[in-house]
Amino acid sequence: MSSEAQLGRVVRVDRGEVDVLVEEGELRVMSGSQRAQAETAPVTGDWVVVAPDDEVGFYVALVLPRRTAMVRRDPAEQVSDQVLVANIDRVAVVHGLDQAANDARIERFLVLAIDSGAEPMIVLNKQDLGEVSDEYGWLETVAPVFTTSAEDGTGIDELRNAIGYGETLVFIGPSGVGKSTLVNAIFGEQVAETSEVRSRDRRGRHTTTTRELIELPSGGVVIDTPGIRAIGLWAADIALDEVFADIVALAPACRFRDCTHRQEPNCAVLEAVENGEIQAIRLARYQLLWQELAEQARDIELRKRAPSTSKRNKRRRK
Ligand SMILES: Nc1nc2c(ncn2[C@@H]2O[C@H](COP(=O)(O)OP(=O)(O)O)[C@@H](O)[C@H]2O)c(=O)[nH]1
Ligand SMILES: [Mg+2]
Ligand SMILES: [Zn+2]
Repeated sequence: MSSEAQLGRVVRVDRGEVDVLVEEGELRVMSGSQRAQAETAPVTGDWVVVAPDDEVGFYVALVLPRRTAMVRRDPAEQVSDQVLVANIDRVAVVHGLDQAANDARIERFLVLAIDSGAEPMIVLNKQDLGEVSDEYGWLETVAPVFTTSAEDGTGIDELRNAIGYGETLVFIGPSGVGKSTLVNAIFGEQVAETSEVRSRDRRGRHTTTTRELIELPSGGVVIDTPGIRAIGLWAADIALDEVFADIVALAPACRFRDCTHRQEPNCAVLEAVENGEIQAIRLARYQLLWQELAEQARDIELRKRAPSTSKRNKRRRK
């Protein structure tokens, strides 16, 4: 056992403890306790400095600055953010083709993905159970689309090849779409825990409770995440505009600079809706997300101005 501080990468976070991959293998390290000296709570994907301690074994002494990070609105606290995973190069939004297309959900995940600073990707999995219909056509305008079946191996090589040497890819998406199965298929053997699908409604059960980082033989890294149910966006305005680039591109032609594309005269976006160039429902979804972020920005501003009475320690998270 090394008696010196060492550099490692967090592979799992688990109630005040983290598993850290160091040169010689995996270490269980205290993080949430009073022993922790890091300013930041570590998340999966973080590079950390681990130091030995007589009593607790090891503790996180430092979390290195994050190159990229996937951040959502903290579901517990109304006006704060929560980092889900750090130092990622690619974020693959997974959809299961056994289910109906869900544009709103994919859009929301894509905003989260792009906002992280990583390259977004879309994985249409369970190709053995469903068709890639025209409904999915728009996805290619936002990010590269991979069609896979983790079951029969379709598209797995392409997906694996998309993860360059030293790169980290994280799978995100709801429970049951096949994220863990994809990790296993890419790795080549069972490393991530998958769930059996209930046969009646084909909805996967929630089994992945901790995020997991897995090193590939190729020198890449994949991270599995549990199905994220509540994904509130956090200050993701720029990413939002990327996902809705078709609408944003028209806005300069609106008569008013601050046009909300709702009822203003000479609105280029509303005209495009009339012409059928843009779906009304897509515009509505853009406006909803836009409103969510605007309200949040206002809440953050209010919180800043309010006297800090009973502020909880935001750093300490499970
Ligand atoms: N038919 C089919 N089933 C799949 C595919 N990928 C995953 N599954 C199944 O879907 C269920 C949920 O998969 P899992 O990887 O646990 O989903 P996760 O919640 O996104 O991690 C499991 O029963 C898998 O065997 C696929 O491409 N085709
Ligand atoms: Mg899973
Ligand atoms: Zn307009």
